[in-house]
Amino acid sequence: MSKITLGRYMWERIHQVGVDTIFGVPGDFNLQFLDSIYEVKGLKWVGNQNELNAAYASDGYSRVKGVPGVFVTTHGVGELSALNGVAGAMSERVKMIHVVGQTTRAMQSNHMMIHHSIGTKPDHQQYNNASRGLRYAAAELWDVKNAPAEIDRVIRECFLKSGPVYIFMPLDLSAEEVSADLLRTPINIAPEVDTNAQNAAVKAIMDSLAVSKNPAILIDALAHRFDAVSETRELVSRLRVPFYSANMGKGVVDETDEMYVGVYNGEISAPGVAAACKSSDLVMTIGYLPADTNSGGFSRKLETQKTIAINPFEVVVKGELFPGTNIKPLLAALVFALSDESTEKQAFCEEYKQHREQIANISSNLTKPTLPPPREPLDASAKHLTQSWLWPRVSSFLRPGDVLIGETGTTVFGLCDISFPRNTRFLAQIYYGSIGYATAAALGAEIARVEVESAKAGKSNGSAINGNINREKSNDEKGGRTILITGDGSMALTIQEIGTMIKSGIKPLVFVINNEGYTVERMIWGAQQSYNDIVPTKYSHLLPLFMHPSPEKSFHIAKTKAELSAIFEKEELKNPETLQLVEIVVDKMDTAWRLGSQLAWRGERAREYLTKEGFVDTYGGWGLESVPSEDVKWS
Ligand SMILES: Cc1ncc(C[n+]2csc(CCOP(=O)(O)OP(=O)(O)O)c2C)c(N)n1
Ligand SMILES: [Mg+2]
Repeated sequence: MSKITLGRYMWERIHQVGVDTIFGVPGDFNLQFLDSIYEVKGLKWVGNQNELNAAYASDGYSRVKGVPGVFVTTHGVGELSALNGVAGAMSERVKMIHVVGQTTRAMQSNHMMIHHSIGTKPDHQQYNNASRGLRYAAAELWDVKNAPAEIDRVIRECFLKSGPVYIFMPLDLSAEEVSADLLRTPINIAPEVDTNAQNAAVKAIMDSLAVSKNPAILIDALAHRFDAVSETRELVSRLRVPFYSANMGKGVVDETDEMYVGVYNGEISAPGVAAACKSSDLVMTIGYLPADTNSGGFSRKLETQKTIAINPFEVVVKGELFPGTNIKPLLAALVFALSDESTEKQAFCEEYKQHREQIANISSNLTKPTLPPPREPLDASAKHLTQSWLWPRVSSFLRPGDVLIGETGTTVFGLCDISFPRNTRFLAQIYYGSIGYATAAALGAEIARVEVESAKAGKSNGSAINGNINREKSNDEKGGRTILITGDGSMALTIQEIGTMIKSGIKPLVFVINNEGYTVERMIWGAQQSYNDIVPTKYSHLLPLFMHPSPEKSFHIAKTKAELSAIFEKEELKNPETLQLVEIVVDKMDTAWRLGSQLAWRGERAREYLTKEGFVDTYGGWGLESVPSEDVKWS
């Protein structure tokens, strides 16, 4: 029976579930077991500039690859620095494994005053306690006998709960040995299905659909987080009724489909979209996450009696709860019920024959709601760069297979307003909203994108590192790029990760909007206050600072529409061979209209403030002409 160290066992298990890159920062309580990463064929290390960035990078990796993002920190100083990034993954249901190298068991038992601890009789578990509310499971390892099973358990939990889990690895324990035979049994990461619960929910959904007149579907983020994207797409195409995205659900379904209407963001939607969705007599939500920033400040009201909610672990049909379901298999079962092809589930299909006829009858009478023609921005004739011109232009720059990353601030409001080509993957922390996320997440996203593409092209263990990128593309993923669009204020928090990208040889496009500070905050309060200013930054120095191989050719700056149009046409941006940095200079009082509208919708005082301070009002009236005028109560 061959033996391996527990450290090696952990990395082998993590690699087995599809992880090819480990992020993190070394420290003297994880160094030894970092060595084992290099022993696992196909697994590689990408060191970050700090632990918060490592957590964000893991988050970006997970969202693109669908497997956990994994990073390593050291006792105390490292693990605490990552907490904000872990909390973001908890809030937005992103799979993440945080491996903490702890002090040895003897140091812990003897309460030794080992560096990074606190006090004269330190409790080394103090930091473990700090992350207790920010994880779904933890393997607090102490005994080599149950350690492999514990590691397996938390990896499974990470998939089932879709969120962060921890592995606390005392340094001495990582060197103890376990049987390599344990690796032969794969970890079961599939959810258990309660067939009775699922069948009851499917029946209730089918009954409701069959008696509806003009149903619609609203797709949201949790469909993506719980690995139900292909089932959601299948369902949408089978039902053939109008469908909508929430902000956070963008990228899950094909926006070029003839039945896709738009982003239904409550009253802060493009003209016609809210009215169209509200006219449906039944809205089926899939993976709904109704946070303020994902619902137009809670202005998307879904009436219980007109709603089917397909949530991760339950279904609610017109107020009736069906617990014990699981979104991925549930959607698959629903697709079966809607299909008349002969399958192994023929009896199940038979049962719904009549429902299917009724539903087909309903959908054959439905057409996509007609929306009013696009509005003309008041600043359309400006030569300088405006946000009203920028976002539609970004839309036409995108192509299928791109991974697009937006940041809390004006960018995310601009990006949620534009249409995406097929198979665009969209990443943003719209609910948790920790600025700096996007830049570091882009590192993990680009590494994951290349790994996914390489695997698809038949080259397993595709490596994005040190320029070894497999550039042979398959079908419509051909030429996908990672495109980060961030704000100057946000980027400042995690700007060092541009260095990691350059060192790794990856090739994202990085756009930074230079608008002299925190515009989104200026719009809320203190338009001219110095607390909304940031450190003036010369972005042309960034690439040389981090030893980019061709800094002059790879830095671009635009102040006018003509300049940015010319940049978009450059070969370096269409098919980047190295990281490209584009500085977009925009006036500090300019913004995406959706942000102005969202704030103006709060009431008369907010509208007066925005107008008095001189923010750009893209369409006049803050884009609220079609919106009821009563003030909104924000707590
Ligand atoms: C970690 C963290 N600190 C502070 C904030 C508050 N905050 C939200 S947006 C923002 C400013 C973003 O500025 P920038 O990236 O320049 O975007 P802009 O609105 O100017 O486009 C700040 C400070 C936050 N969300 N997260
Ligand atoms: Mg800014």
